[in-house]
Amino acid sequence: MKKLRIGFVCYPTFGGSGVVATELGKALAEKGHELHFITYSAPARMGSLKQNLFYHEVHMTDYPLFDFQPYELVLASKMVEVAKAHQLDLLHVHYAIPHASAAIIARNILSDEGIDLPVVTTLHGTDITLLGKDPAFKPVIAYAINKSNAVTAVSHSLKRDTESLFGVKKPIHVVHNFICPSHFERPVDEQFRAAVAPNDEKIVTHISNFRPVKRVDDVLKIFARILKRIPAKLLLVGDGPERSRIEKFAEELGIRSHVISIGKIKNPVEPLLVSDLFLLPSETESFGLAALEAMAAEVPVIASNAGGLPEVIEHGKSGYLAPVGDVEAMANFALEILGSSDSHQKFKKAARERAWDFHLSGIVPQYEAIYDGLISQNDTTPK
Ligand code: GMT
Repeated sequence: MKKLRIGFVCYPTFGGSGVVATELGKALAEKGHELHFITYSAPARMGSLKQNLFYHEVHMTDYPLFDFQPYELVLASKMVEVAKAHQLDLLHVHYAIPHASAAIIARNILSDEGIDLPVVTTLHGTDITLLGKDPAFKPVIAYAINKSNAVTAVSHSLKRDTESLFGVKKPIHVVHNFICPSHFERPVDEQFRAAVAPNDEKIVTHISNFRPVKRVDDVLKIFARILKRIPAKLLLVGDGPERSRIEKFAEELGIRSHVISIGKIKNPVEPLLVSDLFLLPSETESFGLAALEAMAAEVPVIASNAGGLPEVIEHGKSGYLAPVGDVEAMANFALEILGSSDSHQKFKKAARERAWDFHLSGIVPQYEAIYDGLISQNDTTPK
């Protein structure tokens, strides 16, 4: 297809939406498209700047006049500036608030100047399932979705939620999240493994932003049940509002010495490669990128039967699903997987195979097809 100049807007953090956007941007740049990241700091997974990759920082000025700085407006102005300076063909924004709404403002400004700039919005989950329910945001999210030129969602579950919550009429394309297989082709760090599990205990891992939606309490309750039956360590990766409370809860449960909480790290692949099992008992999860990355590292997953997780994990094959909060069932499934080496190997192999269904090479062309549809539409629109 024609090489495009694309503006990418995302949260530059470790969160799933930022990770997906950054890896997608890098993959598109490798295919020859010109990618312009427009964010308030360099995306966490961007790495060093390569050919076709550009980063434009959105600077906030601290005016004493404002109690709250209007980031959305500064972002929209930056989008206009970059679109004109680099003759962008389209904007692809990740997360509805404030990225999609800012993009619609930018598109309208450019349209007044005779410049067409289609907007693709990718919905990632919390923008719909949490923020979307808040009346303080709902009308703006609905407007931004309806006015986008194309909308994608990372799972069928999120598409259904968006349609029912906002009554969106326009088609929503489902494009699943993906893995970059090359990230997982590296040796296991045996020193790290020995540091976490010095007596060859099983390593059970959870990675998240430690927000209430992740139900990290359940992670601990499941792990405590596992620990009663087999020697194990719980590796907690990530940070967030619940972390301190969770570490105290581990003390209350009498399992603190079996819990290793390493905080936020740039790349979760190292801890995943030493893991034996991954737990994701979230209240809701539009997709569960952390689960998919675990599977790519050959780690079976026990998760809640919520949101898009059943689209990723095959119950009884690459892991198990149980109702939200059913820690007893999740612990029993965990013990079944870890109980024998044969069963563990079977699940590990199936997890990896399943992850490969979400290979980057199958997903990137789906986004390119959406871009192509918009660009060809524009090419035939009489000016
Ligand atoms: O996991 C989070 O809470 C962060 C959040 C985000 O917006 O970065 O993740 C959401 O987007 C990810 C990438 O598409 C999905 O894999 C996560 O499932 C989704 N989180 C939730 O729906 C809670």
